[in-house]
Amino acid sequence: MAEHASRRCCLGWDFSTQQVKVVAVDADLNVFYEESVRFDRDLPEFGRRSQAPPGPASSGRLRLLPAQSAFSGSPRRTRGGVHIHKDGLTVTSPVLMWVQALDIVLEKMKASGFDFSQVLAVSGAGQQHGSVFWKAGASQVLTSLSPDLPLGQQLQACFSITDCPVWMDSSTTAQCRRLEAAAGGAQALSRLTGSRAYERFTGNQIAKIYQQNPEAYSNTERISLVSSFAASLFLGSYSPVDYSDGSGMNLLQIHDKVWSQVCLGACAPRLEEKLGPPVPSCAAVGAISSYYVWRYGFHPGCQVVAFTGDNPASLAGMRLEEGDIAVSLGTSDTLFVWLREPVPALEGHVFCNPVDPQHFLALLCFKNGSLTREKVRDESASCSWGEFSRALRSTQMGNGGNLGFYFDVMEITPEATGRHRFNAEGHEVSAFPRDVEVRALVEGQFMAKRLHAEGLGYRVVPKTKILATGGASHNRDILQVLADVFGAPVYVMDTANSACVGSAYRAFHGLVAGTNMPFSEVVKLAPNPRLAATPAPGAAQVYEALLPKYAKLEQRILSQVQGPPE
Ligand code: XUL
Repeated sequence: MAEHASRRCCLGWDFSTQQVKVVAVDADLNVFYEESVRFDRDLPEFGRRSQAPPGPASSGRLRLLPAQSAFSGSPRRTRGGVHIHKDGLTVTSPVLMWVQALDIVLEKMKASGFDFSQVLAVSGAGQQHGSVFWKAGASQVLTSLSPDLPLGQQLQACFSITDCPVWMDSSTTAQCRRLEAAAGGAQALSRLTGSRAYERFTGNQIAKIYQQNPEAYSNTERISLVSSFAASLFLGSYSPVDYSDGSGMNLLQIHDKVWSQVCLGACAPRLEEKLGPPVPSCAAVGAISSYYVWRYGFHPGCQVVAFTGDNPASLAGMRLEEGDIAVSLGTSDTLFVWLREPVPALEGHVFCNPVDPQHFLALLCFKNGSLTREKVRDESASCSWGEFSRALRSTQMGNGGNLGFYFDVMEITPEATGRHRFNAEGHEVSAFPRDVEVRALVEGQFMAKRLHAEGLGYRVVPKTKILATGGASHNRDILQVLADVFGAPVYVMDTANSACVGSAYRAFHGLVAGTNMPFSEVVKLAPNPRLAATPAPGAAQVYEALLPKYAKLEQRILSQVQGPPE
């Protein structure tokens, strides 16, 4: 039997856009096992389908017949686990693909000799915002699964919508405007639910399904997020939505942790009963279904801890704490911010915190990330990262007062486009010397991150640490600027599996959540991130003086784009 066979552990699952993945983490918080299934590669049969045109789905009580999705048109593959529809806006994934992927991962684990009897608890993550529609009668199937058959075979007829809207969908603009109007405007909706209306957010997706396919909607007994759907598969009954992933729906009042009646009413009728009450993210929602006990040998006492969204689960995997910030420097740059008192705004999202229900997590996305850095490297640093670094080292903090904005594609935070350069006197200039250009780009990107995080209520505190991940986190000189602009030390860590690992950590936390033991205590044995840069002396004074100037110039650019206020 394999070496991993008999360690007491928790499992962390990730139902992401492209794959289902699991890690096993032992009581010393070592990851000792991982397995995955990639949808495009391992389940190509789902790629051969095209999408059902909008229209009534099969109605009536559940019968065990294959799911009817009325596919028509030419065959298409899933790409990256999704089907992009002809309108270019609608993006879905087949729900049975996710179920079968779970079957395959479990069978692979069994074949490898994995000892399921040692699993104390399971938890998991799902791509955020996606939704699953369980057909009337599905609950009965879920509670009486036969251990002789795979899940995919038994759940075939359990869904009233077989192609689930996912986070990449942007087809619900009309529903968003309606929801904002019902809530008293975008700002009011953001104050209530943590975000203005976004096309991918689940309430707007549900509203669209109700409007376009009322029969399927009324034949739905339960609506899950991808996370709570995956938890339901393990529980053998419907798992509640957790507060943190529930905050990505435009339906949950993030302070009171209850569904907003105004938002529910604006989206679809009888929605509250189809969603069920939400629960704290660290709640143990029940013991694993006897299906897994009989088929795989799980211990009957193995607990299922509420699943959450992939971003909240990553926060747990990175072990962020109050005042910390994680900066992912990828194609887009993303910021995760731990907040105590959020100020929801028209940009970014505020979610309930997955490891501390009193606190919050904000997410900000900056579209001009590594592609812009590469472009400026090619133009001003001879296509070389070495030259790029040299330019950063040969220029001073604050760049002699020169400030730049580099929005090569339409930026999300803030909504602006084009390149804008200003000299120390605040005059717009058309170009900078090469080295100044490189520093203006990097300082500008990090000042924008700090300012917009502060706009959501973030404050640097003495114990703040910045966790940098993604491609550019390998460049020490870029990280030095990050440390200087934020006035806080920068750490790096391997976060490739952070949603899975965070889910396993959360499973351990769920086991003791009743004792009020804080998450930080549960994960104190986990590997520490590595210190990569500390702020240079004098950095705080330089950037505290520059940040208000940067903010004013950003406003100037925005008023040029949007026109002066009326
Ligand atoms: C977050 C979002 C994505 C998905 C990706 O709001 O839409 O990060 O969670 O899985």
